[in-house]
Amino acid sequence: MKTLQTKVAIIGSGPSGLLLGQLLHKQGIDNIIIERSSAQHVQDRIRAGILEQGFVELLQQAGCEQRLEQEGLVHHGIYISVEGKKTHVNLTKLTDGKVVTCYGQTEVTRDLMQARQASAQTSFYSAPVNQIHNSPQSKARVCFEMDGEPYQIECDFIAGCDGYHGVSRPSIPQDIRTEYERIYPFGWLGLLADTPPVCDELIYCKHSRGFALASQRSETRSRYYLQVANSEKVEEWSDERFWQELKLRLPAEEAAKLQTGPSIEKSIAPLRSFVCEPMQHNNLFLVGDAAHIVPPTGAKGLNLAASDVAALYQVLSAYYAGQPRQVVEQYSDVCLRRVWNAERFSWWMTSMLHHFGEEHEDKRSFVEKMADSELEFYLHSESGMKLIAEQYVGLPYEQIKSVESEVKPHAVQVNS
Ligand code: FAS
Ligand code: PHB
Repeated sequence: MKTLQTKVAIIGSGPSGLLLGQLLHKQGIDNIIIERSSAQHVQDRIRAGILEQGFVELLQQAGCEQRLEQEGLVHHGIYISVEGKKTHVNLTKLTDGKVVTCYGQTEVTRDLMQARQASAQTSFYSAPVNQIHNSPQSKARVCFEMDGEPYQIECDFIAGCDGYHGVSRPSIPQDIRTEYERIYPFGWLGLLADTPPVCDELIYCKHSRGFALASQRSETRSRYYLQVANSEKVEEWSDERFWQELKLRLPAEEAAKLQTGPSIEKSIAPLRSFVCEPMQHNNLFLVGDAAHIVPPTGAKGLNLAASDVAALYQVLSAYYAGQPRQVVEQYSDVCLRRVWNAERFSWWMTSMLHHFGEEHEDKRSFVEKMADSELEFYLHSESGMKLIAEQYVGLPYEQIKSVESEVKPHAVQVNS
């Protein structure tokens, strides 16, 4: 078995792993990325589209902001449409100047991959990790296979950036882990098309036929979503059927000017809320989807991964700058305070905007009448809109606390 050494072994080459690797590299902290899929497969994934300002600042810190600054679309607000009646939430006005940027996760991944290749850091693709050794008494080890050959990496720390289906989280003993989960009774059917977006900002549509979202990737590429029952199959949705249903859920003005075209990509994503506590154990840190999942209604999934990376990058930089190992112990608590905020906001947006009745029943349940009333209240009050705006643009990242060195310099008695 071939053995390699590094300071930080990063499992997973999604946005979490790539962003962490780039930031650590900028700090001179050696790291190796091990990814089970091919680089092309990772790069081709189509997922999130909205970046919080904190994420943009991290990409600038990582030296990966060039294309984002040229091609990213800065948005100052969103629309929330209730049965076709639009309300504008002016994010910038309500948050004293904050914005969000529309820039696909596919592009973020491509920019980070190119930066990593340019910095000639070690990465292994098509190399599934099959074992993690993570005891307090010895060096951490990550074992993987590539081209049929076994490898192991000896390291100080392991960053589990391997997503919801990865190996990191299950490697934490069950009696130490607590997992919280909510599965929603519907999913999102997403469609990507090279058609001009129907609106200059995103429209979140609450409709008795079901939720819809009009988003975008550029001025010529649109991204749309429809709420569908979990029993639905993407094969049952022709482009024509998708466009027809979308028009029924969009406000009339946008439905009339919607430009349709052939789909580039069409898929159904299930919706769940999930959190694993704690997010660290011994020398392993869980990052991004490996630790938590949110329904995409609040545009938080990718952005939560970024705030985890920011916390981990800070504690590891402090440790390698000479602070006691204790400095890394705050990672999980720092991340979870922000994670639970985003979980609540994403659950709230999902509960307010989706139709929970079975098979689009006409009658509203009591719970749905409560959601109707709550959303109405928020959209007709400045403080309500401010609460939505503050959470949508993203709460501030928490700064980690420095830890004094254990060895106190001898107090020198100065005789006055
Ligand atoms: P990722 O899942 O992106 O990356 C994990 C990586 O680890 C993968 O490349 C995987 O191959 C690798 N891996 C797993 N096991 C491994 C092993 N044993 N060995 C080595 N490598 C391993 N978020 C939003 O904000 N808005 C959205 O609209 C949105 N839409 C989404 C749609 C879908 C279908 C999905 C699945 C997610 C969506 N998300 C969305 C959330 C998504 O963007 C995630 O938050 C983001 O990808 C998290 O990044 P990572 O934590 O890097 O995890
Ligand atoms: C997207 O463009 O993919 C997107 C935007 C906002 C969301 C979810 C997805 O809340």
